[in-house]
Amino acid sequence: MVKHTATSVVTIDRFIIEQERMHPAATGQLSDILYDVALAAKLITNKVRRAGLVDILGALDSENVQGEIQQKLDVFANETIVKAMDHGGRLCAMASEEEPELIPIPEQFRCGNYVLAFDPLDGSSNIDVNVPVGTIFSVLRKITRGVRGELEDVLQPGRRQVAAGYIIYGSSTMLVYTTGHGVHGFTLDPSIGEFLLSHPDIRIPTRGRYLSVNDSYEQHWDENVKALMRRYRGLDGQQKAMSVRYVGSLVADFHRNLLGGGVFAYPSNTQSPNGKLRLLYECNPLAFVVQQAGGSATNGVQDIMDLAPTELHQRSPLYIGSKDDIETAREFLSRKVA
Ligand code: P6P
Repeated sequence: MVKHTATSVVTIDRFIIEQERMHPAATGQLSDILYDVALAAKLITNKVRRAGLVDILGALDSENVQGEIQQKLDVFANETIVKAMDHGGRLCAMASEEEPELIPIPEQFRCGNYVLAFDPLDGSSNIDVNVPVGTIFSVLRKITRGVRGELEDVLQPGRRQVAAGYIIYGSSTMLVYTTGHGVHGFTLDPSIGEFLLSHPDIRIPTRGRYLSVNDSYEQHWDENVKALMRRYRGLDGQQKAMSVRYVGSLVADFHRNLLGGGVFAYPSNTQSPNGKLRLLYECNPLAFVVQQAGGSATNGVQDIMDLAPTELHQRSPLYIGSKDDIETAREFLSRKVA
């Protein structure tokens, strides 16, 4: 593989082609999916960047399948991804946080060998206050025999992902993804409309600086979770206190911890025993990215990517980030609850 530095001018298209050439058997379908994701990201960022100026801010009077009030940008992002991806002949189905059921490929289009699961605009409740939001995506290979995709094609463990990543609409727009050969970050240069390689081969520090958790739920955590958070905060004298950084936007918190090291935690609690985050299109893709960057992700008991999904929108507790910090989480959370 060609080794690039952050100063070489490498577009994402060139990078994808170079990665594809490493696999003689590659059909190019996965590459085409990544091109389409990059296109969708440019279309969404164009709206997000001007959200305050066009009639795209604010909420609709509709709810998504999660019972969350849909933001206009949520719906726009969802429609943009579906329209960018449904006719290319690479996918046999899609699954979105915004849609209750599997999204079939329209009859008039050819089906391909992959499935895309995505959260079109995570953290969208932050849009109106200009806090970074993100798109998260996961690509799986079709496993059923028919032409068209079925639910079984999506309900696969995260270990079977062939690609995953996210776009963060922050101070700049970045696309970060993996196909199982490291994690690579591309920054959108709006003056030419190109994603350029800016963060080749991202590695997460083995022990981190940051702790991202919403401790307003502390009263609802079990004793092991409480003890773990005391450890992370240095209150039991066993380690240096981690700096708490919680944006309330998963992609923003995850991205900062990926680059600077740390842990994002959304524990189970008595109000939501499975936590809040969704396994298929939030936990699994970010777990693949962090694992490829040298980190890890657990639900407290198992590695996130070993969980066998049973429902499209199922949730999972999530502890994700620096390897040693996640090992600490596993140690605390496997104890018998006091
Ligand atoms: P809480 C945003 O709604 C989101 O899904 C993630 O982006 C974010 O990490 C989490 O929820 C925040 O949840 O319960 O802390 O407000």
